[in-house]
Amino acid sequence: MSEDYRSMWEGLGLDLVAHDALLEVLGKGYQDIYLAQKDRPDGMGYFDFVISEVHGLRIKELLDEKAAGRKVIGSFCVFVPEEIVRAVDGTLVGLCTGADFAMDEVEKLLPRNTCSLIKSAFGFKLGKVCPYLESADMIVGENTCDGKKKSYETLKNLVPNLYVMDIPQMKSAEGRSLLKAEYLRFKESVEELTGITIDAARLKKGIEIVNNKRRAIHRLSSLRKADPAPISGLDALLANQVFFYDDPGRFTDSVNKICDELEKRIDKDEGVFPKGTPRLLLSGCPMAVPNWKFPWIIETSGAVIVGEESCVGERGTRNLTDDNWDTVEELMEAIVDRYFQVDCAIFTPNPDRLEHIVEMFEIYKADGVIHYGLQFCQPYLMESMPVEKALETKNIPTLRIDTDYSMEDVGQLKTRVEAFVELIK
Ligand code: BJ8
Repeated sequence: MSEDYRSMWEGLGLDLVAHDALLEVLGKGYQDIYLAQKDRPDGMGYFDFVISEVHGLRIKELLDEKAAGRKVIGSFCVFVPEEIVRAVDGTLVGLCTGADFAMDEVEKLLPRNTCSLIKSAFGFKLGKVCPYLESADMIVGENTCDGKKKSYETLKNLVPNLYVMDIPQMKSAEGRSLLKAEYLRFKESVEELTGITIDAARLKKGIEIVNNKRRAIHRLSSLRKADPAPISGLDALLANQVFFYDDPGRFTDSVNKICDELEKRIDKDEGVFPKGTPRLLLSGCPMAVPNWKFPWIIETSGAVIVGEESCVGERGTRNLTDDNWDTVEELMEAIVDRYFQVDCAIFTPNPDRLEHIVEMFEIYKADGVIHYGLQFCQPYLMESMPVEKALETKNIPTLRIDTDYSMEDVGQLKTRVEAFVELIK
């Protein structure tokens, strides 16, 4: 990285020694997992570049936007409506993190039995290694699971610009009203932050930008129905991860370019794994950069991942926001409708998620489902048992995994995945 970046990181208050260590781990993980793959689409070169510059050029772009008067808003959840942020010319960045960092410090503030995702966000803050957190003008926490909800009470002391959004827990009329009230409050807050009043044209534009990103991802997902699979699950996951960081227009173009390439591969019956390779659907907790451990285990154990029922995946991107409306009120209703369909396990009951898993299993012609739960994630671990039972009654082979970000259980997980792959062959 150039010296320019070092002064930029210093200016953001990062701990340069710790940050160097983090970048080394990120680079090594990427090298060993991503660059070791064979027959990757050429278009993935763009995503390799994005990862190599995730703390460099992309941060510089965000700081340039800030210098031009635009705002950066960070979020930990797909319930934060990006459309509203785009409507004020702002940028929404995902702050969920996929690596353990400064755990000794974290465990002075959070119980040991907190999920890796929450601990990781705290670790990146306490370790002063996340330029996204440090450059955000507003950080949005949301009352989803108990772990996140309660941890924000502590995070507030570390991050003074934390805004907390309430999220319903039931898909009832009252639940929808709560979501609507919270989205209206969020809209007012970003208007206040930016000094921009959102009119219908701005909101439509915001919706269009985000829908276009989603459409590109839908196209990519659809191409994964082919056998042989034209792209690995690891690479498709990376595109879903970069969805949360990149400039939206550039991201949309880059994903569409890969899709053009994949269509040619499919025409020629070419793939990244041989035809007939066992196909798996991954379902459960989101995987943030650089949490590539489990998909890597699967794809080095004789199977290919053909879909992610996850917030970094189809749960997060599947529905578009209807922009066929003329007023801010109508467009806000459309935004509420779109997000109220997200079937996160924090909802009770949550039958839509099971239906979606079965639908994805069929659409992507999967041979089995692996339910991925992070240790201590009560919503997804609780839901994994009825999900497994329900899938088995439909004769869908299912494997339930719970793990964390450490590498200690890799051998054991690999043995279990290999046995599962043998079973479904
Ligand atoms: S909409 S999945 S992004 S809350 S893994 S922190 S649930 S204990 S991330 Fe999520 Fe929004 Fe739901 Fe999606 Fe809690 Fe579980 Fe940890 Fe989790």
